Amino acid sequence: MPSVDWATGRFHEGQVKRTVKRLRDLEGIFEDTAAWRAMDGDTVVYSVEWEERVQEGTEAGLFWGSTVVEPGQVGEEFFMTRGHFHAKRNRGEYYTTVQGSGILLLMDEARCSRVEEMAPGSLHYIPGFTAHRAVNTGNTPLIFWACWPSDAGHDYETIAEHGFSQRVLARNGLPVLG
Ligand code: PAN
Ligand code: ZN
Repeated sequence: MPSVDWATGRFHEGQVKRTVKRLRDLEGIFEDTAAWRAMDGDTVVYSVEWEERVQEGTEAGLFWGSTVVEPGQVGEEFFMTRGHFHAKRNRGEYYTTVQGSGILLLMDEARCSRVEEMAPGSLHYIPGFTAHRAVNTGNTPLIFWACWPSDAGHDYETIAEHGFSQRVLARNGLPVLG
């Protein structure tokens, strides 16, 4: 049987896919482009592991995966995921945090945004039509599990083009919305 290490957010076995996002992969995501350029592009910002028991695009299936967002900042902005709407807009998702502290930034299609605090045990239901981005506001890795429909797909282009309507910035080490 496939199994996971709950606390580290990693899989022991199974048909696992893995992606690593480094600073060089995240051009245009952070506000302070000069600070981004001055940093080592090799720096890992986050990694994702997930299991696909059915083929991507299959209707009514589910995927299960974890994300580890490293602690860090680009200028005043905390390390975070790119964030996306689901390509099939009405598809929802669950996130649950196992370690670290962060902010889940949520934004609907009218660009109205809201935030939920991520802390060990926090459970987040992300409804359809809602872009989502996880921001690590602490100084340890932010680790969370997620479950999403296998036909949700990911629309990164809308966020690459227009961004989120709010950013999470560090002021005196504390997160503020900007
Ligand atoms: C998550 C995310 C993961 C990485 O599994 O894909 O946290 O974030 P980005 O996909 O925005 O780079 C999820 O929301 N899946 O749908
Ligand atoms: Zn998603």
